[in-house]
Amino acid sequence: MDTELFPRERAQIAPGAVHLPDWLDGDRQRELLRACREWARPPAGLRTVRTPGGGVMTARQVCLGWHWYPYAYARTVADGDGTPVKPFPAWLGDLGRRAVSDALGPAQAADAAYDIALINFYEGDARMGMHRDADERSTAPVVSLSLGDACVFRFGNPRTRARPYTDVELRSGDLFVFGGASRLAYHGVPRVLPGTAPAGLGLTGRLNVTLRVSGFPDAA
Ligand SMILES: O=C(O)CCC(=O)C(=O)O
Repeated sequence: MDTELFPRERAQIAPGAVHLPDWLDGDRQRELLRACREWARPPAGLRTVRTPGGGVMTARQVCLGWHWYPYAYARTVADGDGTPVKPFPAWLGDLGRRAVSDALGPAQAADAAYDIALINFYEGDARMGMHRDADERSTAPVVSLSLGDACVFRFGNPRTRARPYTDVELRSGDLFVFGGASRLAYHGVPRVLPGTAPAGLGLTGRLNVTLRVSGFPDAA
């Protein structure tokens, strides 16, 4: 994949939305992949998500900290096996704050107490429609880490699913952070590019790890 003449550069895609290519090196990608494989195991493992309107998401998902299901959060896998959601590890919160600091500056990261991870697994022709991450109470930036196959990530605006949007290619190890004026921007994954994962990673398909701050009281 890395055959460009010039290295890919960090880019601001919209106000508060930054793409940092190759943020995770090969070792870090392998570590995160190992963790994803553990998180994906039952109980409270990888599941198919169904929407209230009868739709089925083609990317399968597992959550940490709080379990997201359309369109709320719970402490148990309310739309699956009913077991408690897996804990959100402290190291993942540290990784999230480091990501925000590198993307948006240390002031944005200082109070960001990440407590939710959504791990999406794309295989075959899985994709994700344009949507907003709007079920959290916190306005802290969303952190997105990609592993495996590259994808087209469509990043839009907070008003409409339609244009204007920008298509960004996210590759294994890339970081994308969106906060501030872009925190509630519509975004989605119209296409995964099969067979583009780094040879040494050992993953067929694409994993995306999205970190969010709930802003919920602990006992909620
Ligand atoms: O897979 C991605 O890059 C996007 C995931 C996403 O938009 C989400 O989990 O809300």
